Amino acid sequence: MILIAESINIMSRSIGPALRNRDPKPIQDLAKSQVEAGADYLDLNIGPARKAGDELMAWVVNTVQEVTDAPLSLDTTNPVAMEAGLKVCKGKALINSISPARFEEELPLVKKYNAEMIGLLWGLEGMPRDAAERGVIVAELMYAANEMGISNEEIWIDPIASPVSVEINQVKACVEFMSMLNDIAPGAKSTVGLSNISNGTPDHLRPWLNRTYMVMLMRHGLHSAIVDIFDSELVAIAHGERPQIVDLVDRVMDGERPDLSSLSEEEVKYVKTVRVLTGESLYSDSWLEV
Ligand code: THG
Repeated sequence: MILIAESINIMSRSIGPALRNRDPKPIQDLAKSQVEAGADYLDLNIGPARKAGDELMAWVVNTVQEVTDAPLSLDTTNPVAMEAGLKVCKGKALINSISPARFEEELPLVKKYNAEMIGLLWGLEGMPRDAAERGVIVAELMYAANEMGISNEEIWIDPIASPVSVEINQVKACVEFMSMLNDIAPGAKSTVGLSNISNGTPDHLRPWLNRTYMVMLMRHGLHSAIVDIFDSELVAIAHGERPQIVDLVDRVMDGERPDLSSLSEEEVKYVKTVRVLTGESLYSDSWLEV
């Protein structure tokens, strides 16, 4: 699986100020340590960047390229800033993220800069309510992109993960959607912002949700994920180094109810977390203890 490291983003308490002050050191250090931790791509997320977004995106791309050749995923809703980043990006860029509301400005950039794109399933009326609505948006997205000469293989579809503490039906819908994607858009790739799922959850518990959800989506062929690359267990799972955990999660998803007393403490946590993410158990901050 391809891992896109999430930590260079304007919302971060440490990196936000470095981006705003054009302070290269913290950003370059983080870029290097994310690559060392196993990042295949670095996401550079400058948010809406309404003021001087073009200058900021070009600066951060250049700043990161001074210390690593890792491929970059550029994330901003400002198309002018996006283009400024694409102009200076040396490798094949991944444009994160394109949605129907901004097709007209953004799709031409994919072609013009020979980039790939993450297609975000955010419809003109907002967040899709279920897997079927996601299917409709994918069909629209593929049609518009194909018309522009962008092939399915250059499109990474993101169903948009929601926090488990907010909307369990959306958590389930993304898994269901992932199982349909290959039929709707053959050849298209997929990705998901895994940390979204654990937003609002106590920090030390977030990895259980992120890892378990990744395994649940991997079962349906998840191609890549935007992740906290410093979670080394998550990276090990993504690299196929925890087959027994993957097998356990798969069995629980198939309805098996393993005898918890026969499992390790770690395995019990995965089992309990699958039950929360499938909606079988109710989420609370103490789900691992009950
Ligand atoms: N899909 C796509 N792109 C995305 C998302 C997605 N980009 C943004 C986001 N979702 C994925 N990236 C992050 C980055 C950080 C966090 C979550 C998702 C995060 N940060 C910590 C927090 O907010 O508590 C700590 C930040 C800090 O202060 O360092 O959780 O879904 N295509």
